[in-house]
Amino acid sequence: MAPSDEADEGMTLAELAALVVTLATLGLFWAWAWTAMLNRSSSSPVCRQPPAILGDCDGDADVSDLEATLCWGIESLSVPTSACPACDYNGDGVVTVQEAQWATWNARR
Ligand SMILES: [Ca+2]
Ligand SMILES: [Ca+2]
Repeated sequence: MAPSDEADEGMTLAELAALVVTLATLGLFWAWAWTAMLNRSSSSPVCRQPPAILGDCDGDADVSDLEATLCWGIESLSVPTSACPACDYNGDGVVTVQEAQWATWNARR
């Protein structure tokens, strides 16, 4: 009777350990899949067409080299965004590298 109890307990522990390993593996898989999905969705705007008027500070429907340079100045130097709100595509008050890059692309059209 005692040996069979020990055997049952041993089987239960083994099954529990296998269950834990399986759950941990599934958890790692889902974490990986979720991270891969988030990375894909966050990288998609890079391929998006830049907005046509981004960087057009004076509103003449054209982005000059000077205006693109101003966007880079807002992004990397301490030039205030109010100097050219057209550089701030999403209106969050910050000109990102992406937004300055778009302004440069628009200036090269
Ligand atoms: Ca302009
Ligand atoms: Ca912005």
